[in-house]
Amino acid sequence: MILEVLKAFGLDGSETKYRLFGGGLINNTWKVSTVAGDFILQQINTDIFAAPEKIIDNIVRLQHYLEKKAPEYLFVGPVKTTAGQSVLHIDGFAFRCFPFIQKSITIEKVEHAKQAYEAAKQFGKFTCLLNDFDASSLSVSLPDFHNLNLRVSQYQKAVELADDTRLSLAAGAIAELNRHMDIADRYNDILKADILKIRTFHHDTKISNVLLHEDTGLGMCIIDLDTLMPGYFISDVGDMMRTYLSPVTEEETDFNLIAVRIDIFEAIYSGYMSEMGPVLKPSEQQLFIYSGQFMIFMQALRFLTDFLNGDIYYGAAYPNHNLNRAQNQIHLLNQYIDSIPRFEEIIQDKNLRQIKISENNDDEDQT
Ligand code: GN1
Ligand code: MG
Repeated sequence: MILEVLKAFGLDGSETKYRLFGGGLINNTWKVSTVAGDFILQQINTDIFAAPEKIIDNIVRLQHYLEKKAPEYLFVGPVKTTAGQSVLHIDGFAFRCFPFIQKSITIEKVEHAKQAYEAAKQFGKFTCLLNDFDASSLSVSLPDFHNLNLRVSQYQKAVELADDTRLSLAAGAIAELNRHMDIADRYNDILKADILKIRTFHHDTKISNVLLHEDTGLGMCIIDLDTLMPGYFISDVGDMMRTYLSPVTEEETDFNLIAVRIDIFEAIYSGYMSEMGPVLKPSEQQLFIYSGQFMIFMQALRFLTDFLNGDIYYGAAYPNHNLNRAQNQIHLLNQYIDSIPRFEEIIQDKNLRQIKISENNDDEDQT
């Protein structure tokens, strides 16, 4: 089938090569090399993204907006089939294609603070450039994707319906998650107080969704644009906390290796705020640290829910895979919460330094 797909996108030359690419859980991705350049081809999981055309429409609308607003900004729009379609449907599968950005690399894990800084800056820059764009006019590819109340109720339902074997295997994780329900209470307080502004966010800010320059390591652009949707900044910042802070990923089963790297926290804060600082309201900035609790807790709920439901969403490469992922996230959450006093010190320190710099600048202006 893949040859048929390549042909439809006009990429079926005799020298075309393709290989599986990246480690996403939902879509299949290939890198395609042709004489005309390199491309990224994706098979979209239509069980999850039921309306791929709507996603592409969002991407194209944002592409046009950004071309006008910031012509120098790199935003990767789709490549069309020779028949002019942005999404190709073959045998019940949907495919789409993007140009591969030359000189770009992706990494699977954050090795050092500069990478976290660059990625956070890219995600911040994206939302900042779209500050005047009407986010509510976008199609919502996954309704309630980061609605924590929905994730809690899905989890509670899964606990109710799970079979006895899975329920007893998950007993420890269930007790831990129930202990952390204050995170959901705080979410409701935040919604009630109407603190968060709706803007356009990426909603899947893992490091492999940022292209870095092969030579300089500088951020080039963001990719994997399925979940560009209206939302809250705690989604994007929280997912960076969730996926950058620890030296090991959500797949790690030796939980002793999970740790919170303070220099990476500092880099996420500096990188994101270098773009979003002027845009985020002070009351939103107060939630910078909470964002990590919000997203790590939600991901733990989602993995455990899937384990209890029989691995129907994420799939499982081995028995208890999603239980391990959930336990991994619970370890991370506990370490994150222990690190909060240190995070607070860092933010306070940075803000004080910022105030001093602007005071000095004011003094210079007056002299
Ligand atoms: C999924 O497929 P991927 O890896 O881009 C999931 C994210 C989770 C992530 C956990 C649509 O993203 O929300 O954070 O797995 N995407 C969807 O690895 O559910
Ligand atoms: Mg994704």
